[in-house]
Amino acid sequence: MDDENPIPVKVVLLGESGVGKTSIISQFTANKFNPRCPTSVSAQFISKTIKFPQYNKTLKFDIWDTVGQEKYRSLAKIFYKDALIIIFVYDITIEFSFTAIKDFWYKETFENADNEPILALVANKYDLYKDEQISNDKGKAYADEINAIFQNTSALSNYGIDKLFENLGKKFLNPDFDYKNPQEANEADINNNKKGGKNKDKNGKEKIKLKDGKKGGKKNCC
Ligand SMILES: Nc1nc2c(ncn2[C@@H]2O[C@H](COP(=O)(O)OP(=O)(O)O)[C@@H](O)[C@H]2O)c(=O)[nH]1
Ligand SMILES: [Mg+2]
Repeated sequence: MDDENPIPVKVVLLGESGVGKTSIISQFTANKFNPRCPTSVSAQFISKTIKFPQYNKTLKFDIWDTVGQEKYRSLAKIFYKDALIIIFVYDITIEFSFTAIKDFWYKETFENADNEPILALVANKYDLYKDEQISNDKGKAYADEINAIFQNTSALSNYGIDKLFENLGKKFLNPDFDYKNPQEANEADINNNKKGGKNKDKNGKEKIKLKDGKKGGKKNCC
């Protein structure tokens, strides 16, 4: 396995303020949930490296958090322009947080993204399902419409977050990966990835200039 050379992948989480973006990042990278987590953290990225033995690859997810600018919808385009993975997050108990993705966040990134990022639509705060305002079916239907991986998550109970990144990693390494019908990578996938997968063009040249993956200074979510 190519552990020495993990592939850096820029990931950004977008969505309304308060939906749980920072909490998801905190659970994924540090296994921590702080119920009083302030919405503001430093605008750096934090990294987590995951092995995908079936593809003989290791990915280093460089996950960028906002510093609360999403409240004013004043995120610099540079923040998501070169993202390879974009995760749209809504709060299942707040209808507006879902419509805001349709009406604003998706359009904004669709118009400005340099690459064709892999998308996910995340229905967070699944632990509060009794108060849900957006049905699972509605979320899934929209995810299908924008060709995004759909995932229920709870940053509180750490539900669905590892699965989300696992599916995103598989899709990154194998564009044909179908998260609804997951199959182990076959020989063809692996050979395809030996040629370079998504990061290389058919001649094996780097397709996308990736940022250097220095570890962000942020240790916890808060
Ligand atoms: N019950 C519940 N609360 C959550 C969950 N995720 C985040 N929160 C809470 O929602 C609030 C906003 O979370 P935060 O991560 O700061 O949202 P952000 O503004 O999108 O980064 C905080 O009080 C979190 O503790 C979750 O899955 N379940
Ligand atoms: Mg935040």
